[in-house]
Amino acid sequence: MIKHYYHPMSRAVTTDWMLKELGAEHEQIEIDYMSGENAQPAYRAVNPMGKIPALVDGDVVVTEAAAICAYLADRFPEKQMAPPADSVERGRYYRYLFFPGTTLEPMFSLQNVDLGELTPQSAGWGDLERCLATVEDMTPERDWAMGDQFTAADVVFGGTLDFAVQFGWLPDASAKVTAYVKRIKARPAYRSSHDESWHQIPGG
Ligand SMILES: N[C@@H](CCC(=O)N[C@@H](CS)C(=O)NCC(=O)O)C(=O)O
Repeated sequence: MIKHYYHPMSRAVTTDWMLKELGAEHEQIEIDYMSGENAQPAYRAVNPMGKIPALVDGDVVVTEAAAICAYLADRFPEKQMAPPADSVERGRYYRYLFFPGTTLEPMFSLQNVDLGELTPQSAGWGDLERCLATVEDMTPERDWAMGDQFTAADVVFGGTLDFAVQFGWLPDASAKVTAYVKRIKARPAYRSSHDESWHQIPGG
């Protein structure tokens, strides 16, 4: 059965709502992040960010509220909560899924929250230590994010790591992350889309 890691005073209310819209049977596992249960190794093994919500569906682990909603919409296609993959609506749908987390929420936080009060617990991006642990966890040992097939996941995730390396935000990148970025940068399409100044391969 689908496991939903949840707390009623958290962003997990969104994924709980999604599960209820779908009528998806699930086990609700409450994680008391207020007392630090989310920082325990048992939960960090599910989500290295230590953030709630998370969803486990058999071998599938999904974190990030928007990703969970997207996953669930595709998991139960009969409920028609996502436009078909080959429909013209798909592009606009992705925009609604990605804009809130990547752009709107950080901007609202920066504009409206006293930065001194913006804690790693409340900020969606947590802190550097957790982000680095999650980058480490998500970076493939070999080939690409999804296995031997290069996908858009590598363009988005790998592209972000490449930016981070380029701007010196990952000074202590592990050998695994460095090697992945090196593979990204060696792709002919990468090389033809990035100006010469990007071509230097760290560690290469
Ligand atoms: N980007 C994440 C943010 C999740 C998030 O920040 N959750 C908060 C509760 S609303 C949390 O787990 N805080 C506990 C902590 O970081 O220690 C998402 O969209 O799922």
